[in-house]
Amino acid sequence: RVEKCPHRLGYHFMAPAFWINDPNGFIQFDGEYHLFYQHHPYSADWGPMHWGHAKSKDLVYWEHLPIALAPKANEGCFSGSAVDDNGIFTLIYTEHDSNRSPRQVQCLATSEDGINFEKYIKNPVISGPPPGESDDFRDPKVWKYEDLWYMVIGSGIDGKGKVLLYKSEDLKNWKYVGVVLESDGSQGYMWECPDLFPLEEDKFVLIVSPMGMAEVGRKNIYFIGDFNYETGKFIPESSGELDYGFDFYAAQTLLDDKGRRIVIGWMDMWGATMPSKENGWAGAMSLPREISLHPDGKLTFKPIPELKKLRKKQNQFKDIILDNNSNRFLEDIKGGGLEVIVDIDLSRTSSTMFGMILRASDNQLEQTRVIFNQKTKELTVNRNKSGKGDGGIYGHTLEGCLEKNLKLHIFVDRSSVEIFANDGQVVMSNRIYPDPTSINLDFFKTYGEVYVTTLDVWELSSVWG
Ligand code: DQQ
Repeated sequence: RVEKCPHRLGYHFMAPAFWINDPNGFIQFDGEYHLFYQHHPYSADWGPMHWGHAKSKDLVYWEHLPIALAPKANEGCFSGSAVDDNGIFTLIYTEHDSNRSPRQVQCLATSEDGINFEKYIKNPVISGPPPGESDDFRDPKVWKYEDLWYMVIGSGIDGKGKVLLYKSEDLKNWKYVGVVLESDGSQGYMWECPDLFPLEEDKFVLIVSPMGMAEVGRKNIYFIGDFNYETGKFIPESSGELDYGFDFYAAQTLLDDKGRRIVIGWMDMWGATMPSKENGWAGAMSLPREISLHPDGKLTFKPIPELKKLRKKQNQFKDIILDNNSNRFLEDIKGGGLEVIVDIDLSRTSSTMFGMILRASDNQLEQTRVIFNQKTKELTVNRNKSGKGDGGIYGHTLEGCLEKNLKLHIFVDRSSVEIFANDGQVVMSNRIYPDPTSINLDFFKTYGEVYVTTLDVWELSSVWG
């Protein structure tokens, strides 16, 4: 299988075959996690959208289930969410039909067995955008607060993305409340895939996926602030990006029975080359990440502890000084799927530029570099020698996230690299497409020394056999 599909991931969620994009209907229902996803089950390219479906007990091992929603002619079942309506498993999605005006309306589907879903006979439940708003009107995220259902919908007009709010007593009759928040002009012209939820005490988080915010690809941003159910207004106090890599979009969250707010994103990007299409598939989900509020007023995103189940052999090193040519201790650690946790004492590190080399070929001509610049405090990922795919250098500052140490938690899978810096204060996800034989791990540095306090490396098992 690996020879046939060299980039098929080992421990990330993927469809059995063909194209996937956004996570949808992410929910814990009757104690099991369910993940639906935008899916084109007839080719490795985007096409009329279906909802694929899978469930899991731990968000690590998944069981594929039959396709939950299929479109009629000209239509697509676009992104949306799931709720537990007093025991009735309910999906709320956007029906898209470009031959109709309005082209995007909101619909329901329900299931008695959690596998087969039936579209509501009186669909749509919201038959078009409110007066004065555009026909970009999609991606409903629904939740219950006290006795009412609330829905946020992605929209945008006059160059500004916005989020619209509706409320309902029964999920079928919806009343428009108003605009929750709109772009300040620099945050994109259309806000896709909104998600709004409380986090710790009295703070709320609003997540959106803006179109037109990045020169290349798109971004996935969050706001932290206050939300008022009466007025429907969100007042942002701070903001940031969920992920500073190239491949992360359309994130959606769930709240589980442990009280955790967990987010998962599409670990790809519109416009990317996606060389795996040659092997009949494209698209994967990021690792699930737990969201918390950091004392500095930003969010942190940490890989969920269940992922430790994947760990096989552990290699541990302590108090290593990297001076010249001293990296041979990593010679025997190889693998297409690795987890690395490295802690570097910056007060004892004189080198100004250093980092890790991932998925390197024996001659290192192919490699992905994770680079920390001690002067500028930038952390970057360089994909220019990462194999097939688009290349590019993506990064973000760790200014404000560092005390004495630089801590990197890295997950390498066959065609992905996810980096959680300093306890998830900055996260970067990138797809890479190295040759399957490029499996070396190494450090690099410019002049001076690097003081590695601890380094742990695990080989990780594949959940897909
Ligand atoms: N993908 C869906 C839309 C959504 C977009 C269509 C975001 O519902 O706005 O596949 O990636």
